[in-house]
Amino acid sequence: MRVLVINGPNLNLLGRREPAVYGRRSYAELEDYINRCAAELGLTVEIVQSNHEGVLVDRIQEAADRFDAIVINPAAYTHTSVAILDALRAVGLPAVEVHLSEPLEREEFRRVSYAGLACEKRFAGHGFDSYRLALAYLRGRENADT
Ligand code: CA2
Repeated sequence: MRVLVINGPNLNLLGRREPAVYGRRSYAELEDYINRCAAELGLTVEIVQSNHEGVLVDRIQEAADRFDAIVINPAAYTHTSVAILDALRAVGLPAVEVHLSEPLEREEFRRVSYAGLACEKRFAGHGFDSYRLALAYLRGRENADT
C-alpha cells in the first residue's frame, strides 16, 4: 500500500517555536518518525510539506494514480480551505486527517475542519503518534479489505 503523507503550512518550523503546543522535535525528526512507522507497518510512504494551498491541491490531484491512500495534516488550511476539501473529494482516495495538537481543545476558529469532511478517520492530540495511528489505521483497513 502506497500512502502519501501531506503536511501543510508552517509545519516545517516544528521544534523552533511553540514547543508547548507542538513539541521540541524538528520537522526532519517528524519525517524520520513517519518513515520508521511506515517501514514497521510494511507501507510505502512519500511525505510532502508545503506552505502553499495550491501546491497542496496539486499534490492531492497527482496522488490519484500514484497512491492508495492519503494522510493529511492541512495545518491552518484545515480551518479555511474548501479547495483542499474539494481536491480530496475529487481524488476519492481513502484519507485520514491528523493533527499534532487537538484543535477542538484550542481556539474557537480551529473547531471547523473542511478537510475533515472528506476524511474517513481523524487522529489529533497525540503529537507525532497521530501519524503512526493514521498509518496503522490504513494498514488495518487494507487487511480488512483482503
Ligand atoms: O496540531 C496540528 O497539527 C495543527 O494542524 C497545526 C497547525 C494549526 O493551525 C492547526 O490548527 C493544528 C499549525 C502548524 C504550525 O506549526 C508550527 C510549528 C512550530 C512553530 C510554529 C508553528
